Amino acid sequence: MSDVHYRTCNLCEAMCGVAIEHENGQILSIKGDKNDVFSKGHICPKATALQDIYEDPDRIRQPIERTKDGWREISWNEALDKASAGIKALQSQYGNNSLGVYLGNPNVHNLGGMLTIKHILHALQTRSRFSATSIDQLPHHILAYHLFGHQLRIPVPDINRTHHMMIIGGNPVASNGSIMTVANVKQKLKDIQSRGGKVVVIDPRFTETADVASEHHFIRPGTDVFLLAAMLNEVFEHGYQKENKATALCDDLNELKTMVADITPEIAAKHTGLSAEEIRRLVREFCEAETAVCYGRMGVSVQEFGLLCQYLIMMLNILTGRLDEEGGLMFPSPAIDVAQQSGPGYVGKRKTRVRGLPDFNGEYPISALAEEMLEPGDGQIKGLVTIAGNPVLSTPNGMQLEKALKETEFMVSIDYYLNETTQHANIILPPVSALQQEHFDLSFHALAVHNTAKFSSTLFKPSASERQQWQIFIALAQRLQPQVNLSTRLLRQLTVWFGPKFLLNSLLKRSRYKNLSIKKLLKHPHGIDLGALKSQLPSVLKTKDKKIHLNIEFYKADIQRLKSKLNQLESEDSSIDSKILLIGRRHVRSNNSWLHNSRRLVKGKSRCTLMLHPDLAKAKGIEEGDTVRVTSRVGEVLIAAEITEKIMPGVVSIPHGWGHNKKNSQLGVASTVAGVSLNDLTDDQMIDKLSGNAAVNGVVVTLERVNQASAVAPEINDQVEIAH
Ligand SMILES: Nc1nc2c(c(=O)[nH]1)N[C@H]1C(S)=C(S)[C@@H](COP(=O)(O)OP(=O)(O)OC[C@H]3O[C@@H](n4cnc5c(=O)[nH]c(N)nc54)[C@H](O)[C@@H]3O)O[C@H]1N2
Ligand SMILES: Nc1nc2c(c(=O)[nH]1)N[C@H]1C(S)=C(S)[C@@H](COP(=O)(O)OP(=O)(O)OC[C@H]3O[C@@H](n4cnc5c(=O)[nH]c(N)nc54)[C@H](O)[C@@H]3O)O[C@H]1N2
Ligand code: SF4
Ligand SMILES: [Mo]
Repeated sequence: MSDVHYRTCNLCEAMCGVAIEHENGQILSIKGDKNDVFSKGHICPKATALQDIYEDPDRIRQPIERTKDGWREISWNEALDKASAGIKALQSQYGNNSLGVYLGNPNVHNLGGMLTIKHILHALQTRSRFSATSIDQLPHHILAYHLFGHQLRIPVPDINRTHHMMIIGGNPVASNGSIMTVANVKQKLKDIQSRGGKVVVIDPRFTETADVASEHHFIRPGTDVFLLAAMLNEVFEHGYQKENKATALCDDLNELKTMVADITPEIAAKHTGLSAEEIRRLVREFCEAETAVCYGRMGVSVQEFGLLCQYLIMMLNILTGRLDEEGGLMFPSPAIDVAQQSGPGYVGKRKTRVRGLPDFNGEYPISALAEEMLEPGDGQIKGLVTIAGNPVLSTPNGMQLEKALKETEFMVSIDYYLNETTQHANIILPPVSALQQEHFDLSFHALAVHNTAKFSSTLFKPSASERQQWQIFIALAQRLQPQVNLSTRLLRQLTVWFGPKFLLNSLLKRSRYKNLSIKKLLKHPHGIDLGALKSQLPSVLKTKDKKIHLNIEFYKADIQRLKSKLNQLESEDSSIDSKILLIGRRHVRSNNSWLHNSRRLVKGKSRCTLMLHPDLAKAKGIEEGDTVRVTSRVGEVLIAAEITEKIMPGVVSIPHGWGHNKKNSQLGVASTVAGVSLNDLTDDQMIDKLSGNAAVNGVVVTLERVNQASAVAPEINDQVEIAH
C-alpha cells in the first residue's frame, strides 16, 4: 500500500507544500499539496529534484578522502578525526585566521544546520568568514540593521493585497521570489491586475515576469540608481509624500530632498533608457495608487550601487506612506522570530587584509576570498572549510578562486556532491539529503507574504552510516574544541541526545502565537494558517529608541560616487556595441549551480546560451547558434548565441551556475550538459564599495564570433589564461 508524505520543499524560498506518494522506500510521485495552507497546491518543476537528489547515484553518502590514487571512502570517525587534525595543524602553524570558512546558500534551507551552526563556527575559531550573502542579499541586511535595528528585520511586499507593484531587478516568475516568500507568484501578479491594479517590471531583459506584467521597461544595467534617485526627486517635486505611522517614526525625511536634488528625470533618462515622461508617469501612478509597493531584488542588489539602490527603494516606499501599510511593504509575524535569536549585526568593524573591504556581522565580502588566499604575507588564508557552497561557480572570477583552491594547504567540504569546488577538498563530509531530514523554515517563514507555520517530518530514515548536517557540525566541533564552558557542553550533549528538534520546540513554545509546539504542528501536516500580514510599527522595531533611523550621512556619502559615475557615463560613446554589458539570468528548472545533475531538469535544449538582441548580433556579425567568444577583464568563455528581442540592445545575458566541465567532478548528468560559467567573466574587483557586495550585473564584455559552427568547446576553462 502506498502512503502520502506531506512536507515543505526546501529547494528555494517559496515554501511549497508537496505531497509525496511512496511505497516500500520508493517515490511514486511528487505533487503540489492542495491543502497546504501557504502554497495551496502550487509547485514548480524543481520539486521533482527532491527525488532526483535523493536517488542520485552521484550523491556522496559516505565521507571520502582525496589521496594520490584518487578518492577513497573512509569511516566517519576517521574522516572527522582527519578533518579536525588538518584544521588544527594549519591553525597552529599559521594562526587561527589562516583558516577561511565559506557558507553557501543551502545552509539557510537546512533546519538542523541552522539550529547548530553556531557550534561549528565557534569551534573553527576563525575571523576569516565568507558566505554567499555578499553576492546576494547583503544590502537588505545592512538596510534592515540601519533602519529597523536588526539585520533580519526585513519587510516584504504585501503582494496579496497590493494594487500596484513595481518590480526592479527581480524575476520572481522564474526564481519563485526572493526576500519575498510567496508561492505561485505568477497567479498573484495576475490577481493584482484582476483587481484593477498594475504590475510594472523594470529589467534589461523582457523576463518571464515581464511577460505577465502590465508593463515592462528596459533599463541599462547598473543605472537603476539614477532612476531611483530621479523617482525620489519627483516625489518631492510634486509633493507626493504621504504621512503615516512609519514616517512619524523616521528622522527628518526632507533631508533626502537635497540628497537627490541634482538627479532629475531628464538626467536619469539619458542613462537608463527610460524617458523622462515615462519616469514621471511611473512615479505618479505609483503614488496615486490606492496601495503600492516597490520591490527590488538581485538585479539591483548585485550591481555597483547595490546598497544605495535598495536604500532608495526603501525611501520611495517610506516617503510615499507604503511602509507597514496593507498592500505596501510589511513586516511578517512568523511563529519564530529569527531576529530574537541572533545579534543585530554590525557594519565595517574589520577590513579585509588585501583590499580593505568592510565586513558585515563578522563576514567579509566573498569577492575578496581568492585574493586573501593568493596574496602571500601575514594573515594569508591557507586553508578552507566550505559548507553547502560551490564558490568556484557561484562567485566572481571563479577561475581565480579555483587557482587559490589548488594551492590551498588543507580543505574540508561539508557537501554531498563532488563538484567544481569540493573536488579541491582533502576530506568531504556528506550530510543526508532533504527527504531524510525534518524541516521547518526558520528563515523563510520570516520573509513570507502570509503568516503560517509548518513542520515536516523525515520521509526516509537515514541509514546507520549516514549523518545529518547537525551531527557533522557537532561531531566536528567536539573534536576541534573539546574544552568548552559548561553551558556549551550541555547544549552540545542535549543536541546529540535529542536532536535539534528540542531547540525548535523550545522556540515554538516561546512564540507570540500561543500553544505552538512540534506536537501541535505534527497534527497539521498541511501547516497552520496564522493570518495575513499585520501592521506592526513601532513594536517590530529593534532600535533602542523604537524609531526608524535613516542613517542619511552614511548613504549621502555614496552620492559622490554616484556623481563620478554620472560624469563617466557622460563622457562615454553611447553606440550600441561600444560598451556591451553582461547580466545573468535564472531559469525555473535550475537552482544556482547544483541541480544540473537531475536529468529531468536539464533535459531539452541547452539553456546555457548567450542572449543578445538582433541589432547587436547584426553589428557583430553573429547569427543564431554561432559560437561566440565573450571576453571580460578576467576571462573568456565560448558560448552559443541565442538571438532574441527580449533583451535590451547593448546587453547580453548568460545564466549562472553552469560550467560543469571540470575534470575531477563526479556529476554524471551535469557534465554532459556542462555549459560555461558566467562567473569566469564576472570580476572580483567590481563591487558595491558601500556594502562590499559583489557586482555581477553590468560587467563590460566584448564579443567575437568564432568561426566554428559547433557548440561550446568541452574543456575551455583549462585553456583560458587569467589576465591580471
Ligand atoms: N553571476 C552570478 N553569480 C551568482 C548569482 C547570480 O545571480 N549571478 N547568484 C548568487 C546567489 S543569489 C547565490 S545564493 C549564490 C549561491 O552560491 P553557493 O551557495 O556557493 O552555490 P550553490 O550553487 O547554491 O551550491 C550549493 C552547494 O551546496 C550543496 N548542498 C545542497 N544541499 C546541501 C545541504 O543540505 N547541506 C550541505 N552541506 N550541502 C548542500 C550542493 O551540493 C552545492 O555544492 O550564487 C551567487 N552567484
Ligand atoms: N529557478 C531558480 N530559482 C531560484 C534560483 C535559481 O538559481 N533558479 N536561485 C534562488 C536564489 S539563491 C535567489 S537569491 C533568488 C533570486 O531571485 P531574483 O532576484 O528574482 O532572480 P533573478 O533571476 O536573478 O532576477 C534578477 C533580475 O534582474 C535583472 N537585472 C540584471 N541586471 C539588472 C540591472 O542592472 N537592473 C535591473 N533593474 N535589473 C537587472 C535580470 O535580468 C533578472 O531578471 O532566486 C532563487 N530562486
Ligand atoms: S517553487 Fe519549486 S523549488 Fe521552490 S519551493 Fe516551490 S516547488 Fe520547491
Ligand atoms: Mo541567493
